[in-house]
Amino acid sequence: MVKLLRILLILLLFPAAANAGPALTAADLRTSQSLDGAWHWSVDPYRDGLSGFHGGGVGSSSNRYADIVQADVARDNPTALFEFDMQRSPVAYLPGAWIGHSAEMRYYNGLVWYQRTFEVPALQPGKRSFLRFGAVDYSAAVYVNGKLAGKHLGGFTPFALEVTGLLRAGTNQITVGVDSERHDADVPPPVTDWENYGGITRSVLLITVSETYVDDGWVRLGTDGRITAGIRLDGAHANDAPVALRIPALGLVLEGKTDANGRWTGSIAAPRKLARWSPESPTLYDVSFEGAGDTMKDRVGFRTIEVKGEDILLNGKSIFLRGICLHEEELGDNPVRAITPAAARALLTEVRDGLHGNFVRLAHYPHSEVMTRMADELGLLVWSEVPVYWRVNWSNPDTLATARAMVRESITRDRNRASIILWSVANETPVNDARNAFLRTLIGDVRSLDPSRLVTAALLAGRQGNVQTIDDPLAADLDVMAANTYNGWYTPDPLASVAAIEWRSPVRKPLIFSEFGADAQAGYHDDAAAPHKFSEEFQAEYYRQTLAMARRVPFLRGLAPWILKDFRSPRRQHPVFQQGWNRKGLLSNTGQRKAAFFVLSDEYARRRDGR
Ligand code: GCB
Repeated sequence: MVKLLRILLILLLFPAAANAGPALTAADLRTSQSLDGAWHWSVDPYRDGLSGFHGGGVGSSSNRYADIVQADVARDNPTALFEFDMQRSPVAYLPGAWIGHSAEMRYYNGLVWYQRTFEVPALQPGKRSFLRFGAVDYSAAVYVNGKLAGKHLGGFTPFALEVTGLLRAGTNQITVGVDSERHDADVPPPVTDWENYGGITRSVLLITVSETYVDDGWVRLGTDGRITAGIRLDGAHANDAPVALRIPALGLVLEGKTDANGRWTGSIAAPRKLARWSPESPTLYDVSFEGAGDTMKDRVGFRTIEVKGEDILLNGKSIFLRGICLHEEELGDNPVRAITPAAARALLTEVRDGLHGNFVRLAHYPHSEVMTRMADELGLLVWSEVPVYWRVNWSNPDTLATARAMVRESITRDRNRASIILWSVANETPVNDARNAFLRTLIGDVRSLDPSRLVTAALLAGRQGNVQTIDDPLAADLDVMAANTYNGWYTPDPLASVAAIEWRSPVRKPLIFSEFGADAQAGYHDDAAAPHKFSEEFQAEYYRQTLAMARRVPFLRGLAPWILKDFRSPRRQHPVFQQGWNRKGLLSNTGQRKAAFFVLSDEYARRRDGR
């Protein structure tokens, strides 16, 4: 009861209000004008473009977003002063982090201005236009034709800003101030174990819709055998309006009317001929959500996911998750976090066909929708998480509001993805009351936004001698427990002793090993009887021993070792073995398979075949 009251109090005091704006779900499938491509960029390390040197408003000599062409003004007015020139600044091709713009940008952490123009042939009266950003890391301020269109916080979720009143017929100017610097109150906080890819890292689209339009639509199959759907209209005619869900291949039509908030939900028994989505047969259907003359389209798979005792049931059958973790980083020597369909396919194909996997943990933040759509298509189950990582500012209400906004934006974007079965709310967070309350609020949000999926978090487990125990009180709040474990890598345990470690849990639930791993530099071989750390042989033996330990955990229902591919991390500066890369990949950064890759792939083939 006391617990309930505390949660209610938190919900009342800190509503998830940060970043609230249009959802524009499935924006990537809407007819749009792409603003990807060439943008000018200009660094602003002292943030002169935001305010004057004594504070106050920005001066004209530093105002990057003014609706002018600097060279024209300077030509016509000899007294004009500009200490930048957007239109003559260098060009970068977006999306992609600025780390790839030039050698000087490698370690830049701060404010960068981006600008380009786009054409609007004619204004369309009675229509509404939105700028939709897939992701800007970390904060964004967007200006159109000199006026602020809106701001957004958080590097991994989409946002849409209405610009109907800001556009003009002809040439329009868009300027985005992108600030990569994070502070203690941010999510994640400044210290992580991955590269801070500042910039506009996902697509920018200009989308025009009718005055009242379908802002959000979701549909899913429940364990009750019914298809349930929801639609939210936005606009002057959103209320009491007829809406419909259509799945033409199933001949399914579900109709209704929105309420006084523009919302409708309805349900219908699933047709007999509905083919369930699964890794073996990832069937997707074209679905349309209609209302007020607008149609939102999506491609959706239907499957159920639930927990029974210590089992995870997919479409009613117990499943073992043969997984691997991934960061959002493409293969190659100089990744810029540009996840194209080809980049996503290359990574996921290694998981599915190379490792015989059926599961990916998309760590440690919501990945590009290109990735989650590719997982739907290729038949990989997905763990999706928010960047609540390590030392979060648990007692700061703004931090909680930011994390809640991320949960909302991520689930709203992705709740039509059949591949996603697990929402994770945190990674390796220290146990204390403030943290528990914070995470319980997020868990409550997840459950109300999407009661059809399972909730998890990557926990740390206590160890005494040879026994590891899931002793985190948060385990009681989760559907699926998950533990990161690095015995034999971060601990001095000889590898030969790792297999004997036992796992216990006071609560009876399925467990996933959400991480385990060891660094190895591809090509470094050590034939000694006890191979050294960073060699391929050490990593392979570490996998053999840890997998042997895993086989003995009776309530284990999945594995997601750390990690598919070497990834950049400023923490990792060993000059011989790391050079700024975390080398726990089973693939090198360019995709070369290490010895441990084959150990895991054999294990997964064995588990797949029930051997
Ligand atoms: C962890 C973290 C992950 C790190 C990994 C490592 O426990 O969750 O973000 O990259 O360990 O390599 O140490």
